[in-house]
Amino acid sequence: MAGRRTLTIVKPDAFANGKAGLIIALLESSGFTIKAARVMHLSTAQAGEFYGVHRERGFFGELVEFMTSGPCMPLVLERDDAVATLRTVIGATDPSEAAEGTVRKLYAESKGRNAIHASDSDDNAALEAAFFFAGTDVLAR
Ligand code: FUP
Repeated sequence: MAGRRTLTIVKPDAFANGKAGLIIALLESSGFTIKAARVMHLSTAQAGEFYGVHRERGFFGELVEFMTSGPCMPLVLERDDAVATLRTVIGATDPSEAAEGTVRKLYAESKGRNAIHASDSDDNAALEAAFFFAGTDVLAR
């Protein structure tokens, strides 16, 4: 059964553009409730570890530079079918390919500066939530 929790990150471009609150409002109006949240400024080591799967890709350096360029906001979100629903709500990686009404269509600047991250599986949601939050910092119910 698909899990009820996922991990999202409101990215530095959203904070720079004053859109973080609007993005969180859109997530809530899509049926998600917030179970944990923090605002933080990632170190180079943290950003590199989080996106380690992309280490060999040509865009990795730019991605780490962007993710460390300002504050970001990891959140644990809850609703039915959380991972798949949030992927639909955020839209395609490249905002020019994202569906109308999605977070990235509305608020992202480009494929690299694309406003929001969302876990792509239940397993990664659990790993990514543990990356940012101690178990005691995530609401149990
Ligand atoms: P997504 O799951 O939609 O965030 O996309 P990916 O996991 O494929 O990529 C992670 C991040 O790498 C993206 F959010 C932005 C960055 N990226 C690029 O900058 N260029 C690319 O061609 C692909 C990804």
